[in-house]
Amino acid sequence: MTEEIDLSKLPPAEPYDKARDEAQRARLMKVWQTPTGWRRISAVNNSSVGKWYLLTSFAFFAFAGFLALLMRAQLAVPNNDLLSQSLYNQLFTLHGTAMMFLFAVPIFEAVAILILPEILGARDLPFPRLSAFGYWCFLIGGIFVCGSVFFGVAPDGGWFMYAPLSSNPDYSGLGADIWLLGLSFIEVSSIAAAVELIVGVLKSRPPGMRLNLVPLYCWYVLVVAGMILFAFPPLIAGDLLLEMERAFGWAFFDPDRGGDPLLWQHLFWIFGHPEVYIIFLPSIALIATILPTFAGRPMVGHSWIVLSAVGVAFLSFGLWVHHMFTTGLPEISLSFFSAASEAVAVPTGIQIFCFIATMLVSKVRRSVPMLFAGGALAIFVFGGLTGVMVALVPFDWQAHDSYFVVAHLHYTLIGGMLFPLFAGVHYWYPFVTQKKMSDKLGRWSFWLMFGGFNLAFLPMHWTGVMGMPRRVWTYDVTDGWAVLNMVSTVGAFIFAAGFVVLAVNVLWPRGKAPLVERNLWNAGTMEWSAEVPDKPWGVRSIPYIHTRYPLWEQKELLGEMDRGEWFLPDAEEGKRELIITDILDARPLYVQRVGGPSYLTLGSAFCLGAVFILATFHLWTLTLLFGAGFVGFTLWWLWTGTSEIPEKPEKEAGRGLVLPTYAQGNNAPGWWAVFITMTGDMTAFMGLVFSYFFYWTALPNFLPDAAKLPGFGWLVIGLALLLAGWITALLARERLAGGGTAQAMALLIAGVPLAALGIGAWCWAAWSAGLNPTETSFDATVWVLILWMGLHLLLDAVMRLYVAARIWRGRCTPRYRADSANLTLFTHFLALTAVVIFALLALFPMLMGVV
Ligand code: HEM
Ligand SMILES: [Cu+2]
Repeated sequence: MTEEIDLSKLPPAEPYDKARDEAQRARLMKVWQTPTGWRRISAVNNSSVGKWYLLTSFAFFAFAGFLALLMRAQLAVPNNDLLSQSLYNQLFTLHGTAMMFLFAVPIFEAVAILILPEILGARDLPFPRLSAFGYWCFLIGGIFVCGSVFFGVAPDGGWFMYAPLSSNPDYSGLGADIWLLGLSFIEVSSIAAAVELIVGVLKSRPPGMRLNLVPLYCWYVLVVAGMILFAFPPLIAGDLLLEMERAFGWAFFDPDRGGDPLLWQHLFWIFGHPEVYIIFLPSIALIATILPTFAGRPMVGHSWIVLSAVGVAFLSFGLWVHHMFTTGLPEISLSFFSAASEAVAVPTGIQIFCFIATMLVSKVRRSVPMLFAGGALAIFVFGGLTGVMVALVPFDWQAHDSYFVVAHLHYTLIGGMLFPLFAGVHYWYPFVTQKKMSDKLGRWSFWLMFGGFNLAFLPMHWTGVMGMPRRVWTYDVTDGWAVLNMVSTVGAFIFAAGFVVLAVNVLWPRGKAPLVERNLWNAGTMEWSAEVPDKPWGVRSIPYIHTRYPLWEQKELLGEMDRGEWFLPDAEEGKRELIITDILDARPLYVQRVGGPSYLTLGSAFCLGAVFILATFHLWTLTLLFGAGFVGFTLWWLWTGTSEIPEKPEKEAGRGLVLPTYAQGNNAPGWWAVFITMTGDMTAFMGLVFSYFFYWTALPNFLPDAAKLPGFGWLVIGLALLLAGWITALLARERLAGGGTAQAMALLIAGVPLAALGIGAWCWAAWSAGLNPTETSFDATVWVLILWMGLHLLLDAVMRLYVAARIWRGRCTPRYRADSANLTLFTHFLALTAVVIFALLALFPMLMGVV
């Protein structure tokens, strides 16, 4: 029905009526108001959550930076004993870990949650409560990981936690467990945010914003969130293996038992290299948004930039081996990965050249954000050049694990992410606070940081080439590195001073300062359409967008929006409402209702955090208890906040546009969220499959004799039962759609015992063949695959009972059956997982002629 609507030919808006406008505004205000006082912690709207996220990430940055200063103080003079060796190890590990996991990635999500909906001209993201949940997970996990240093038990195995140092509890204490479990927990929150952002860009665009009109910033968000979805899960798989080895002695990384420590390096760097681009692309995105504003014209090469960003994302997944050039891999793979590593310079270069071209064809206005952007470019290009050097295998053999690498990585990270981010802070500060920062302090902080940074890190190239290894806590006068190290330390403190100036500039109370004018930079993107003073609803009415820079190219837009002439200008039913559009052309599809303030997400995050923390200390009973609490809170949240049956099937959204108020199947954002989450889940699973084949290629005797394989017959029976369980879900969906609610419930519930019997048959297959996960890597791999299946079936059981209960209580009906569609989608992925595991355990050995 919506297909025929031509948005450019809608009937004209009704004449302006002041009383109506005020009444609508009052109703919107009531619905979107942020709770005040301590109730604020129940807020879920993107502007509150985004702000907390931002401040928390910067707090972790300051913490990690403080650790860096301690290290630099220790290294200032030879034979210093300010820090002990063991503390130094903890400091560099925690510094690297916090910078990468608690700052660089979360800050992307923080900024995106804060500004993405506004750049899209949307009211909020499609799952506000999910953002809040992700934030609380991040806060709890971050405090847990960082807090460990105050008890002297911080992780100390380096930010990449190499096995076998980390897999053997004799060498690495509680710190490694804190790292593994704490970070897995934080990764959950990163993935939650990524799902939210992907669905946001795909489905919450304003009507009319076709793909080729999507602002550059949003493209980058889409690409980066997609990368998170494919990069983090392999690390979660690795964390699982490593923790199973540490806690229960499973044989994954121990060569004596057929394990291989290199497997960890692969799983880590499959994550770790894309991570570098996950960090750096969002900052490029900030520059791509800021630059056109100060150039006063659209970005040159818009489509080229989008293509290059996508290209970098793809390439970056093929580069991980360049971190392993020195591990004795076959030469042919070294050359391949070396070439691929150089190739990534091409799409990166295209983006930078487009920026430079934009500056050349326009007169760039000077401003503090542009100062930071320029500094970023200079530092980053330098860091890129040393990157091209270390991507050459022979050079890397010299520079590996020396201070040259420390210099290189800080040039790329600080030039590539930190300076652009600070440009963004200065640029969007007036958007967030409606006050202006001091330009003078801004310039001071820039020059202090720029100078301090180069003073600190430029000399490290020489200390590295002169032979100073990274991660040493001290050195001797005779090494001849003393002067350069002193210079580095002085530089680091100057940098820190610059950051303090910046922090003062940001945090300075500006209560009495005048508000800024609307769109003070004269930008073209939608976030600057916000009224001054700001309102909690995002946009007064959701506009029709048909240009790339609407505030420049749609002259009447602001007035039309303010007068409520566009979509959803009112909140008659007292619900928070968004418009969901289709992926390609942004045709309006339906009106989605989202949940308001809630403590449920907080409770859910708290319980999940407790699960991870208690598991670190092996307090299993409490772990289970909080696990149940987590499930309880989450179900309650879903029960009260999702797929609510509307009071009427359609509503008038303004300008004669009539939209449905409920969606199911692949029209609904919830369906997409399940789809995307499960894609990430399958990626983690592929990490396990990768491990299986890695062992098979690396170890000649990986597959045991036929007698020690899990029993074929039992594997077949198990698979048959699991697939039968899947079919019950499909039938339940059919029956429900046909009106058979009782049968649908029965079928859903019947799937639970089928799954239990199926996984039971698989356990028996492995058990009766005498497979013991602590004995060989093969046994451990079989068991971890079965464990993976089992955990998913547990989730499946909970969801089946949940949907059955929804049907029973009339919250999921033959007409409104989104829950059933989402569950079915989930079971498709489960069936696929079961088939792949079956192929690995039963068919592959047969193919290899073992049976
Ligand atoms: C702000 C000024 C900074 C200073 C003064 C600084 C200083 C240092 C120092 C002294 C080390 C230890 C070198 C060693 O002993 O091997 C180090 C390591 C590291 N830094 Fe920074 N850093 C800064 C910012 C950052 C930022 C912004 C990031 C990332 C976003 C970062 C990521 C790392 C990583 C990943 C390591 C490696 C840790 C390891 O070896 O496990 N640093 N840094
Ligand atoms: Cu890399």
